[in-house]
Amino acid sequence: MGRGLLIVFEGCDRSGKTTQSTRLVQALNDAGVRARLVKFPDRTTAIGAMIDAYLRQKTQLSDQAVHLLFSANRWEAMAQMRADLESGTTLVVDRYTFSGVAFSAAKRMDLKWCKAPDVGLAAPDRVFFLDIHPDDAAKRAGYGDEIYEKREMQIEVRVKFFSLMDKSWSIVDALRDPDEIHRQIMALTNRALERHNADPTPIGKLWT
Ligand code: NYM
Repeated sequence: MGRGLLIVFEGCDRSGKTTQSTRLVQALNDAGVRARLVKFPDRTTAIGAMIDAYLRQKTQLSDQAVHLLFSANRWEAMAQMRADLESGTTLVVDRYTFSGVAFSAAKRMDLKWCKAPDVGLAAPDRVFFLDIHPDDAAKRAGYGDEIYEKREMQIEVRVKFFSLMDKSWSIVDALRDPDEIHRQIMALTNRALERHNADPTPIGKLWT
């Protein structure tokens, strides 16, 4: 049994990441591929509770402190994630280090500083970027409740995401019908699984 793949969903707020990552896990499990959903921030831990209070504007934190909490929230999950990957479970991750870097860098924080605490996290095999213009996202339900859900910020975040892309990313048009998006993501995932089975590679490390 080879290792599982680390598949990451990224995008601006309300781009459909949670819907699509949940559907992908379900479809993989239905097809007999062992897969588990991971979500960041994980608001269920003690660190996650601090992040949640900040996002819902119940507490204030400096930009640096909250950035480090987001990173710590990934590090506290890393041992289990690595164990799952090694034992053959594919992980589908709803936001990861790229959200960490893009949101903080959008606040004009130094890019190198933003990446540093995440150096050494497991590197994704594929990243699906659900692309939607913030003006279209703003029309979707639930938008505007949390601290970063403001037009100017989201536009800047999207620019930062584009600057972080490499060949492991696929840009997915998130304005389309959800079924169509799911089919595209499933096809891309199957291709990644086939490629990995034919030529397995060890889990990579971020940002190296
Ligand atoms: N966010 C998320 C960050 O600023 N840094 C991070 O490292 C992560 C993982 O949290 N606006 C931001 C992006 C979102 C917010 O995410 C909450 P979600 O997926 O809506 O729970």
